[in-house]
Amino acid sequence: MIERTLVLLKPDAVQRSLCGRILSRFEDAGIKIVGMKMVWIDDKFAKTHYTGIAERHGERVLKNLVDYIKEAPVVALVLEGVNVIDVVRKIVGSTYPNESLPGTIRGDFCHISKKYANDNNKKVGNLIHASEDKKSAEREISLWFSKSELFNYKIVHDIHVI
Ligand code: IDP
Ligand code: MG
Repeated sequence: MIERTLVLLKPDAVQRSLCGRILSRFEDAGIKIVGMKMVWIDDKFAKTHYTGIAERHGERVLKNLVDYIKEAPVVALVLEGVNVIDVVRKIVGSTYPNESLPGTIRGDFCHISKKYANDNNKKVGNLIHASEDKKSAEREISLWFSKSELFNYKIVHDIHVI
């Protein structure tokens, strides 16, 4: 099924000048960019985006994460493809970079562990946010993008990959 997902290139991806290389990973897989913009979000927006994090990881992680996501602008993307929500999470790799496999974005470009981050009051700088499931993808896409910022068009992969 063709789906859409929200991806953020987090501040560390932007500040480490990795946007192009990260975008290439998705483009190489034949995934279509249907929305893209740079945004510097505020506290309120960050907390809305990260709804549910405090329940899952605790207040301390939420604060750490909100500070992280506001460090610099992020690049927000809506990506489209076949079962793209799960495919993008596979390309991105697991949450904690020390556990992310080589070949994934997180596995190739970062390596910090959850324990080191929390013991040293550091962020889990893992470069990317990607929606977890269909429900959160729909919520996050409508939070970040208006309808007029999303585009329907054909790419070569519509013929050769899909
Ligand atoms: P995900 O980004 O792989 O979906 P989530 O569990 O949704 O992972 O957590 C959101 C983000 O919160 C992570 O990407 C990471 O940056 C941050 N995070 C998760 N656990 C911790 C932690 O224990 N300490 C600090 N930051 C964390
Ligand atoms: Mg998540």
